[in-house]
Amino acid sequence: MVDAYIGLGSNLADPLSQLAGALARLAALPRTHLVAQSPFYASRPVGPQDQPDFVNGAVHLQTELAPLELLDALQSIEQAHQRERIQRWGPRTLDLDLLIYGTQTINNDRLTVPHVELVNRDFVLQPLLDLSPNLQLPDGRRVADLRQQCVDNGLRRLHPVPGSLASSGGDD
Ligand code: A4P
Ligand code: MG
Repeated sequence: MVDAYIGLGSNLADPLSQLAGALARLAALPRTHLVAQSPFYASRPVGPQDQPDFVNGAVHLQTELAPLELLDALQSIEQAHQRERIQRWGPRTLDLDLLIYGTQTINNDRLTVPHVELVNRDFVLQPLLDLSPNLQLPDGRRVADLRQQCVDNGLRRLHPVPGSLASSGGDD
């Protein structure tokens, strides 16, 4: 079993229900256990500004799926949510990113892990921190330190966590 972290994002077609649906599908993946889900956050769009705010979160999985098998599964879930790829960093019903896969560093045609933008995005780092306060990247950098250094994009924590399947702990 490998500890993997998935980032979830949506800014179209009722983002909260998109994320709740994605959580249910992630919990049902084969050879995979959903350990915990983070709180969800509203965030201003990074990239083109003429699009709605996003809702973002993350989940901690333990999985026997290989990295590309996991990516295939994530892309199938995006497809099931009528994801259309029109514009880079544009609006989407559902975006699922493989953020961290154990201690592996991966660079191939289809996959860069840790996710290339992870260190720049508070809406990724904060949910990771909620899930695992001591989490480190394969290069030893601590998510907690990266979160402190990262540009603030006006995250707003949403209450309550919808479709709750597993909890990462207490409320604030
Ligand atoms: N790919 C490579 N590495 C990975 C990985 N670690 N996880 C490849 C997932 N996919 C990975 O992705 C394009 C290709 O990246 C895939 O075919 C896969 O083989 P995509 O999801 O089709 O395209 P995209 O999402 O438009 O591009 P990109 O660069 O992945 O965008 P991001 O980084 O996902 O950013 N603002 C806020 N506030 N919140 C957001 O969630 N999201 C984006 C999208 C922009 N602005 C945002 C947010
Ligand atoms: Mg993506």
